This record gives sequence, C-alpha cells and structure tokens, in this order.
Amino acid sequence: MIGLLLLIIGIQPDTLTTSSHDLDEVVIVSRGQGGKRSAKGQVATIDEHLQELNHVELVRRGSYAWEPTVNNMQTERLSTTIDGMKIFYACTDKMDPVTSYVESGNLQSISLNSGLNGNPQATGNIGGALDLKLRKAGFLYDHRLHGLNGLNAQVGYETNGNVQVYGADGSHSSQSFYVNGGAFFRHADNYKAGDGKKVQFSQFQKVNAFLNSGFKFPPNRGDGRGALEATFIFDRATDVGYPALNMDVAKAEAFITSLAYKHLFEDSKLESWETKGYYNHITHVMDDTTRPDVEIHMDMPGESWTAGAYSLLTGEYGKHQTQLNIDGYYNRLFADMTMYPGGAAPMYMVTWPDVGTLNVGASLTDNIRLTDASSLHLSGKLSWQHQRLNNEEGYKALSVFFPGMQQAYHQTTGRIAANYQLSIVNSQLSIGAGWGSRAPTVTEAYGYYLNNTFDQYDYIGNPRLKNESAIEVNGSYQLSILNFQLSTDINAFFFSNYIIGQFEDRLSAMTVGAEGVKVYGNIDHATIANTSLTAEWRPVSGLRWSAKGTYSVGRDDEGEPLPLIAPFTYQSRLSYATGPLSLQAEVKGHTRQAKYGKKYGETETAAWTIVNLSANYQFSINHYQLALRAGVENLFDKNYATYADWCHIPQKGRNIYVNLSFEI
Ligand SMILES: [Cu+2]
Repeated sequence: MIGLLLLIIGIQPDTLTTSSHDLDEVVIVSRGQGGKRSAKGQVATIDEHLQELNHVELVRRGSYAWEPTVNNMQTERLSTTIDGMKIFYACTDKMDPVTSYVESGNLQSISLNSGLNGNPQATGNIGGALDLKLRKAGFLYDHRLHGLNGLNAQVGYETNGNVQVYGADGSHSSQSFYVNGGAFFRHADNYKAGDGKKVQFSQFQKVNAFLNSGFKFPPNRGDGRGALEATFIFDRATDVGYPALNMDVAKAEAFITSLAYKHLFEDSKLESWETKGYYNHITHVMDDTTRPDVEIHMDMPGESWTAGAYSLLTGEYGKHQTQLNIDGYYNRLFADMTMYPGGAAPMYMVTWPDVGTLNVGASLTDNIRLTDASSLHLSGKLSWQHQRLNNEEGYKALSVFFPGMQQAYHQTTGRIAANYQLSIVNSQLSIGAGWGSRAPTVTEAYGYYLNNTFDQYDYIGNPRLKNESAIEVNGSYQLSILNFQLSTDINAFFFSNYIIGQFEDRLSAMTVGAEGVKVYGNIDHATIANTSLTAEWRPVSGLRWSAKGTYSVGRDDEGEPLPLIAPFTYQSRLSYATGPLSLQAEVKGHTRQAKYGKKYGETETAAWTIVNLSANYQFSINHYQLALRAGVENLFDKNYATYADWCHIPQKGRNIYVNLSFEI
C-alpha cells in the first residue's frame, strides 16, 4: 500500500520504460499491483522471481545461488547491476552470481533488457542486461502535514527441505525525508528429490539487512530540487551446500553501499540528473571439510572489491527522450588455493592473480516518438578498460604458459542497437538490430587451473584472447483480438571470436579425477538463436489461460551444438480469480535435449513435465492487510533434472509451501 502512495523521488528516470516497454521486461518483487510476479509472492527467492522473465533460465548447482542465463548466455555475456551499480562475483567456480547477494526484501523489481540494448550502466551485455531495482520508500509527493509510516512482515514455510523464511521491514516517509530498512532470514535443510532420496549438501542459510534513506533539499526558485539518497545492504550466506560441485561454501558475504545526489529540474527540457558513488566488497570462502572421502583437502577463498560512480542525465525535448550516462569503476579480484596432500607439504596457487580492472564508459539512449503509432529506440555505449595483474606469483605462474605476456592489458569495447516499433490497429510489430563486443572475463583471460565439474576439466585463462563480438537481429509480433492475444518473438546472435574452453593435450590436470586441461580460446564464429510463441485467452472475467513454448539453437564454428542451450520448453497456466481469492494450475517441462554439446562435455538430459498448483487469498483484519499464499510444486513427485541442472542434480520432489505476509 505504501508503494502506491509514494513515488520514489518524484519522477524516476525509470519512467522511460513507458515509452520502451516492449524492450524492457520487468518482474515485480515487492508488493503493489500488476506486473509479472512469482506465485510465491514476496517470500520467493530472487531466483524464483527471475524464473518469471521471458528469455531467462537458471543454471542450478544446488538449491541456492542459481546462475541466470539470458537468451541462453551465461554470466560472461550478461550485465548484472544493482540500481546501476557494478558488482562482481568472487568465486572462481561461479558459486555466487551477484543476484545471490541481495534478497527479495531489498528489491522493488528486476528489469531485463534482452540482447545488446542494455541499460545505461551495462557493459559487455551481449546476451542481455539485468538491473535489480532497490525498494526505496521514497518521498511523499502530496502535501500531507504528517509523515507516513509502514510496517511489513512475512513468514514462510516449505515442507521439502524444511525451508523457513522470516522477513520484516519498516518505513517512514515525509515530503523531504524517507528511511526504510529491514532484515531477512532464510534457512533450508537438504531437500528430497522425486524418488524421496535426500540430496546431500543442498542446505543453506542466509541473513540480509538493508537500509535506504533520502533527504530532499529545500526548493531553489525555478531551479528544481536536489535530493541525497543513501543505500546500505549487508548479505551473508553460511553453510551453503553445492551438490553438483566438489566443495561447499562456509561463508559468502557482501557489503554493498552507495550515496547519490539527484537533481530534479522544473520547467526545463532536463528531467533529472543523478550522480552516484558506490562501493561493494564480497568475501567468498569455500569449504570441503564436511565432505566424506576428500582425497586432498583444499582452502579456496576469493574476494572482490568494486568502487565506482556514474552520472546519468535524463531529458525530454520534442519527440526525443534521451539519457546520457558516464560511468567508471575499479574492480579487484583475487582468489587463491591451498591444497593439503596428506603427509606432504601444502601446495599454494594463485587462481585469480589480483586483477585490477579500471573501466570507463559513456552511453547515450534516445527514444524517438516518430508518429502516434511508431517509435525508434537507439542506444550505444563505448567503454575503455585497463587491467593489471597485481600479484607477482600469479603473473609468473601464468607467464610459464604464455611467455612474453604482459602484466597490464587494455581493451576497448562498445555496443550499438536500434529498435523500431509500430502499432497497427490490434497488432504490434518490433524489429531491431545491434552490434556489440565484450572483453574476456578475468577467469577467461587469467584464471589458473580452475576445475570445472561440468566437463571435468581444469581450465587455464588466456591473456592473448581477442574481444568477442556479436551481431544481433530480433523481431517480435503481437496480435490481440477481443480476449485473445498471440505473440511471437525471435532473436539471433552471430558471434565472431566466440570465447570457449579448448583442449590442450600438452598440459596435465592438477585436480584429482580431472580428465585434462582446457585453455580458453577464440573460435572464429558461433550462432545462438531463440524463438518463442505465447498465447493468452481470457474467455470470461477472472478466468485466464496462457501457454508458452520456446526453442533455441546454438552452434559453434564446426556446426556442433554449444553446451547449455535449452531444448524445446513449454509452460501452460490456467488461473481463476474471484474477489480476494485466486487459484492457479501450471504444467511445465522440456523435451529431451537431443542437440546437447557433446563436444564440450555435456551429456543428454531426458524430457520431463511437472504440475504446480497455487492459491492466493487477500484479506484484512483490523485494517491490517494480509496475504496468504499456499501451493504445491511438483505435485506428482516426479524425479527429474532440467538441461540447466549442473551435472544433472535432481530438482526438488513434491514441495508444499505456505506463506503469510502482512502490512500495517
Ligand atoms: Cu566458490
């Protein structure tokens, strides 16, 4: 309710999405009306919220910290920002995608820009750009004399894995000041797969606390108003199991903070000018001490520090709505490994050689209203980065494989995208094209003997990699007739210098049980294409049926399938709402993954189908608003794994959940 009454610092630059709504897909995390949302409501994990987005799939290594993919591309080809802030994960094994360092309670929504049309702060986003929008109470926009207070709490339970969720937050808003903050706790034991068998090492625990506040300066005559905003998030996961990997996590901790000054103009073509400075620090500590039969015990910590700033100017003149952004960040990544072979001296290795990356960029976005029925969206960004290997030992170790390698490198990357939209009578058409490039990641360029359980190879980075680039073409069409809606969309990415691990027979593996060594390399070209078809029918008021099918292909330069490309996936939902009660039944699954990346160590995944049921009841007691949600996931207790389940770890068997949220 508070969310409806308040507006976040007057007019947000986010309102741009109204003129480019088809390019931007949003899932609502917080309370409020409308939009896509998870059947579990606010209590759902960030990963469950992300599942609601088109183009998004999740790679699972356990029941915590799933890795989002967009258009069948993983982290390396995506940009993930938190309110425009850059943040980089600290695990050499990708156990901690940055989406794992926030909680549902922190967020208002998650927005996705598919493909090369990124948000202003995005860099390296060939597949897409996710921006996690923080939930700020915001200033009161009307002329109330007294401030407004809100309290909100959630409690949830799930039978499979004994999952417990507790969250509470409070807010206070007035015309010139707001503050909101809260805490979140999640606990899960090992879950059971469809055959009733416990999946060992699938437990986790997480605590999260956040605080946002804003202060508005008194108005300057004719010059608008300025406001200061501060954000603080602390997130800590402990005892996290990864059944698909050889190790677990003792601690994954993030400290995220920012301070922004925003100026809102009056009677001007300029709308707002926001300048934000931020800092975040991630500590990631892996742990294999709870695992039985560990041949060589290992310590593998990783750390990531990022400090940055951006300045975003938004304006509107005539038919143009324009955003100009300048940003810069400095990130440091360090990871090392100590092996303790029984009876011998410990072995020490630097796996990420304290790489310092300085990146600066400038971007321009323009939404042009051509006519009442058509618009053109243009966006472009140019970035330059400098990287230095600050750890001598790591630099020397890698130099053995790459004689003459430098201790510092620099790259220039860019992206440009155009999209044309046309509405005619009851249909909407959109076509777009773009080009973009990305620099190799720290793992791809400088990683040292990083074991990958997906194909059982040890990976070594390659400092001589060229930038990867891609041309994207996309199109979508939507037709609405009476209460029936049909939409289709298609996109294709034509890569040059696609970066992927390649066999290196001359080196032998370091990890016990590894098949061999791969070194990252550029392959001349590769293609990824995705298409989807969605139908929606509302025969009578309250009743809604929808169905969606997606199909993707990925090919390397020899025509062989790329790994982790979704087979045909489908989902159908039937929902009924009457007054405060809504009910939903869902069927989802995918066909056998026939075209799997055999060349890249992927093995085939079988077809599966599951049924989920959910119910939502909204009511009030003494002016307190309550929402009760309950449901069954995997109703028939199927034992299955999706193509994106790392090493085919089984998904949850039947799971009954119930959660209650209330607000005052
Ligand atoms: Cu890790």
